[in-house]
Amino acid sequence: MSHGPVIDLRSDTVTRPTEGMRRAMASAEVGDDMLGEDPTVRRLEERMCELTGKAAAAFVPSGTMANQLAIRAQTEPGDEVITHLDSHIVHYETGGPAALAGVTTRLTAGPRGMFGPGEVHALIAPDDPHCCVTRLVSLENTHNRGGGSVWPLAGLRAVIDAAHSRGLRAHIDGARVWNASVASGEPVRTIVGAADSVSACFSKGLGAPVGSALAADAPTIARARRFRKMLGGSMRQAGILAAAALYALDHHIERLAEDHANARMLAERLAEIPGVSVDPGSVETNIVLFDLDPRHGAAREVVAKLAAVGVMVFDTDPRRIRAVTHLDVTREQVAEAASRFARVLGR
Ligand code: TLP
Repeated sequence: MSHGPVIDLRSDTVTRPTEGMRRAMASAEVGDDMLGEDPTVRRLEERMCELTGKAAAAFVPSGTMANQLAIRAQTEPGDEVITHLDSHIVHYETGGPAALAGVTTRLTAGPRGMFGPGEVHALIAPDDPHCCVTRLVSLENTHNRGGGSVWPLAGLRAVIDAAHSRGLRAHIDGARVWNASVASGEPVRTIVGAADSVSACFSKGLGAPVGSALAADAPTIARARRFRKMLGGSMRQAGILAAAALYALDHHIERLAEDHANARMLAERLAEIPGVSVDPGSVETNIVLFDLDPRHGAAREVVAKLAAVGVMVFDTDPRRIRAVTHLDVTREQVAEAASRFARVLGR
């Protein structure tokens, strides 16, 4: 079947660097970052300290590495981490907490990837030699499998305060903290202020080709730098990549509002299709999750049918599909994708 150009809504990770970003990369000043000599990486790390209000930051190859370093640096093998059962560190980081840090995860539920201070208190293991030491709480903001949901600031702080009141540390997986900031109007430093550590990605909504950062207090980052080296994540002339991230911080944050508006529009159009459930009001950022009733068949089959008409999306559960808006899809393309969804789903 002939269709227009392919519209790729699988993830905001699929973006390609813009011309301006490529120019910034090409002209980046570089040095050996493992020797602490890459001026552009240093500039990016300093910028991350300003943006997050943390004392230190490290540039790393991916969001996964940033999260895993946060866990490894703030725990000991045998410890336990409290997190939501839908969190990225549980679903999509290949068992990293167990394999790399030797920790177990104690999972909590709650709507849209969130939970409250009561869950934290309830899940902390007793001080008893039978039990592991509960050491860390990990939150995700925005929450990917929660549908790009944004933690209300008060709720986020209440969970972190609960953790601190019991001597635990708190990490925020802020892969999309930029989206949370734009959607809520709160500066990143306000959102992450109470947390001990935060990871943030440049390669998702911000459109850089590679890279994330971990920000925290200086001793935690010093420890994370050792594990970064251990895992092979210390890079050399990484300023080429840091330049793309700096460019993205300067040029691609405010425009995330367009992605959010496009996602909302897509959800509104999807909600009109019989047998599709999505609440457009719940779409706060750039991720749209929608559920199919049995008449449409399995999500995986629908994904294949959509691919045949040039719309790429992922199934995230047997009856659930995810579509993500980003820098490389225009409003017109998102509207066109919505029309193709309606065609495939029989309306
Ligand atoms: N998420 C990817 C996939 O891994 C699912 C995506 O397409 O959304 N934290 C969160 C909340 C994430 O969504 C992701 C990537 C990561 C961490 C990991 O980042 P990378 O892919 O850079 O390791």
